[in-house]
Amino acid sequence: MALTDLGVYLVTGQELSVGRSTLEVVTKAVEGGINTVQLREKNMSTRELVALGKEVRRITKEYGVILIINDRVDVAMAVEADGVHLGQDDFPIEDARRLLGEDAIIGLSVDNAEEAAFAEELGVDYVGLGPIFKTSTKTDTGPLVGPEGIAEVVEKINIPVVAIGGINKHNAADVLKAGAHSIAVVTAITKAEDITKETRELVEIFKRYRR
Ligand code: TZP
Ligand code: MG
Repeated sequence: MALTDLGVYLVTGQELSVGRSTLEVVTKAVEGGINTVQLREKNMSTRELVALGKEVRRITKEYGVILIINDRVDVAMAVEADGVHLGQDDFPIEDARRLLGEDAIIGLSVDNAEEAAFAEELGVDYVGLGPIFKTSTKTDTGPLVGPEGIAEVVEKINIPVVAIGGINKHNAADVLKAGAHSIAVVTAITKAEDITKETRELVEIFKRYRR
C-alpha cells in the first residue's frame, strides 16, 4: 500500500448523520472523492451491519474506494472488505492477519509514538492516531495529540499515519503539514449539509498538502 493511498478517509456513524442513512452519506462522500470508508456502526445488529456492508462494498468497488470494517473481522470477511480497523482492546492483530491474509489492510488505533512503534512491529498496515483535536464524537480517548504529536509519530515509524479527531476543512492543512499521510473524519462529513461539496473541499486540501 502506498503511504498516501488512504487519502481522505470517512469513518461512518449512523447516529451522527443527522437523519441521513449511512448508505446515503457514503454514496455522497464517494462522489466527492474520498479514498477510504471505514464502516463504524456501534448501534446495529450483526445482521444489519452485514447487509449494509454489502451495499457499501458494491458502491466502494464501483468507485475504487477502499473499504475497512471497524472491529469486526467476521463482518470484513462476509462483505469482502479490504480490511479491518482495530483498537488496542479489540481482536488481536496476529489473529486478524491469520484470518484475513497478507493482502488485507489492518489498521490499529494508537495514542502516541510508543504505541505506534509497537503497532509497526506487529505488522499492521497503518496506525490511526488521535484525537488530534477536541472532538465530541469519541469520549474514551487519551489526551489530545495535536500537530506536534503527529510529527513525532511520523518520524518514528515507516507505515502510514492516519490522523483522526476533530479534523475539518479549517485545520486539515495543519494536520497534513505535520506529516499525516491520511485524514480521517466522522462529523466533518456525516454532519455536513452538502456532503459531496464538503468532501470535495477536504479532497482539494488533501491534494494540495499531501506528502
Ligand atoms: N477515534 C479517535 S477520535 C474519533 C475516533 C473514532 C472520532 C473522530 O470524530 P470527528 O467527528 O471526526 O471528530
Ligand atoms: Mg474498536
